[in-house]
Amino acid sequence: MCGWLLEDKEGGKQRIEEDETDGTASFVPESYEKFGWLFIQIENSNGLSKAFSSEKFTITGPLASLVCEINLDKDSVTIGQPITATWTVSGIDETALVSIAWYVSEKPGEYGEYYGHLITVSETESTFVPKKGNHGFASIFFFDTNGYTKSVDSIGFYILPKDSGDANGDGTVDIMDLVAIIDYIVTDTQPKSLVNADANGDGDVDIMDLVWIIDQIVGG
Ligand SMILES: [Ca+2]
Ligand SMILES: [Ca+2]
Repeated sequence: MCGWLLEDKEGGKQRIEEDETDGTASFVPESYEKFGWLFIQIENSNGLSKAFSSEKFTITGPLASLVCEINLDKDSVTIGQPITATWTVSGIDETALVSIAWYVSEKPGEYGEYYGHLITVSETESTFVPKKGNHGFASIFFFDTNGYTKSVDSIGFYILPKDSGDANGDGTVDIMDLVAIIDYIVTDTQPKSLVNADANGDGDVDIMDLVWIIDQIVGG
């Protein structure tokens, strides 16, 4: 008896047995980025068996050497505002299909709702405007013409409510909100909205929220 042993990068193993009759065996891999071995197992009439295996071989695919790195123009975005992902790709075949996926969820770690579409290999940028949610991430997927899929890189971001930074709750984000947050940090005086005071949405009200608000005021 003989067969093939496959091992993926995470150590997952697969065993494919064959009914070998003429001293040869062949194998067509259905997925790639794996290692393989041919094994031969010989058993005598007493049930004793001995196994032999071949040298290790590597199964490569058209996307095997693909490298992609994705970045965002900001790490948090207010509902209704745009966030832009850019990426660099190397080792890609021009015939590959590429898809950008934006996910929006209420909690970190959840996939949530998917907003994605196919793009061309030469595209390196996508802009998304979240309409709800607390957390999001952007991910790039590649498909080759044989239907193999590879997700190469993804990056997460915070989604902030529309009134982020409006610590004193008067409807605008301005210097008075800085004063309210400084008051809170220094004297522990609660601002009208502690939720809005956590302007960057990271769960704490601190100097980074002052930086976020100054960025808003200066950047418009
Ligand atoms: Ca305000
Ligand atoms: Ca904060």
